[in-house]
Amino acid sequence: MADVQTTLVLIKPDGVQRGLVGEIIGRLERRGLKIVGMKLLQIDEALANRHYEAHVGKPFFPGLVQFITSSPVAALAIQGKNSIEVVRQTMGATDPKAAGSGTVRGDLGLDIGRNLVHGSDSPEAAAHELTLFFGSDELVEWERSVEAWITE
Ligand code: IDP
Ligand code: MG
Repeated sequence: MADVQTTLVLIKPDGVQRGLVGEIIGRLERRGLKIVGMKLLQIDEALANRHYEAHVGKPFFPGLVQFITSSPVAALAIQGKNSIEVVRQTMGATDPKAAGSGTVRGDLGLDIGRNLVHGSDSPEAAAHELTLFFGSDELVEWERSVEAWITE
């Protein structure tokens, strides 16, 4: 299918510390998305700088790097029809106070600096970010037996 995409999701340190890994992965799975890569890791400063390259120089950047490197994150490669947009929609707006109810950030978050989850925002960003977190041998292509009940 032409519109099948793979995107990077990070469950940030607040999500891991708060015991919300299962809750957040469960929402992505229930949406119909498929996990093709998954790991727990501690992000170091070099990786944080590369991952958040687009935000270098912004006032919140030092705090963001401090936060994302402060404790482990769960990294997932998530595949599905239009997964980049669907993941972003499932996450909700960047600032939890503006995020709709029914979204991860709207239901589980309060503060923009503790917004639980990252999702790539474009095909270019997804391709780049996936290479930062996963080697090609760490992504698993597999057939899901319920596929025909999820996508037409
Ligand atoms: P996104 O995570 O929804 O894509 P971005 O604009 O890419 O949002 O910002 C990356 C991350 O930087 C956000 O998820 C949030 O953790 C943090 N951030 C963005 N804007 C602010 C801010 O104004 N104050 C504090 N942290 C911010
Ligand atoms: Mg972003």
